Amino acid sequence: MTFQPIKASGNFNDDTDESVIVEMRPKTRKPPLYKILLLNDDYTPMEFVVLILERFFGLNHAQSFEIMLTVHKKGVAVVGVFSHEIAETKVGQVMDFARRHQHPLQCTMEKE
Ligand code: TYC
Repeated sequence: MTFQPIKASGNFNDDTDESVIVEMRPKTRKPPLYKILLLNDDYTPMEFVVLILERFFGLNHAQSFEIMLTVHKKGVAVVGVFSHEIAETKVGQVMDFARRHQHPLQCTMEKE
């Protein structure tokens, strides 16, 4: 593991080289998170969108209905935030399910 200085004392940029690092922390990065966005269209039935939100995002009926209505009115909504792998899987599941039912529903992911 590498370490990163988080505090230092001394003179900087005066060529005397007297700066001293007084505290270090592990140089680790949290993995980036990805928002899943659901997009509105004129053809996918509202009940189908609600079903998708229940089935693939574990939302209850009321939550699903509310998000579906937000997408319907505003054009887009965030339906959840996940790691890259989980987000990619869910987007694939939603797009597959919509395609198999011949609905034009679009779902995408975007780095937070
Ligand atoms: N606008 C669609 C309709 O009126 C409903 C809809 C909501 C479609 C959300 C897609 O992501 C969507 N039937």
